[in-house]
Amino acid sequence: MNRTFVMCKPDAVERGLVGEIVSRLEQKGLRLVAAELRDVDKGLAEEHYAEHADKPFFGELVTFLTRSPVFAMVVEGPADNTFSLIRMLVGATKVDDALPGTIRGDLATITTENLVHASDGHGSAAREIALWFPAFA
Ligand code: 3AN
Repeated sequence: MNRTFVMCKPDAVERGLVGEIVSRLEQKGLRLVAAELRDVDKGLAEEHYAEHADKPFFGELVTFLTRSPVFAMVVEGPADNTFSLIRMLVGATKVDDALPGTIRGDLATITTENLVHASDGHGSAAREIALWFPAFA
């Protein structure tokens, strides 16, 4: 699948970093297929983070995602590796591991406020596009 799901999380929107993040995706050669600034309700946040439902930080994730609008996107690349190209641009989950040059490495200081979500495989890309942008599933 050439398309994947990417989201500027509430911290990114609050900090005015949507343009910077979208710019990095576009400069890479990827393109937006769909995008929307969206208020997230508890149900959508819980579904989005369903794989973390049994983790101790699940409640915090849901509270975080619902605290202010997110900028949700479907992003397309020329080959079926779009999700992995974007994960490279985003950087490691833990901010201590996120290298300079990546979005998190350059712009984030706290793991729980790491600016961007990006699907981590073909399966999650399909699931998340269906959840957030059913018209594009
Ligand atoms: P990623 O966002 O890099 O795909 P996931 O899906 O493993 O990482 O984790 C989802 C989100 O959960 C992360 N962006 C991070 O904010 C948060 N998270 C992951 N691990 C922890 C942890 N040990 N403690 C608190 N929050 C965490």
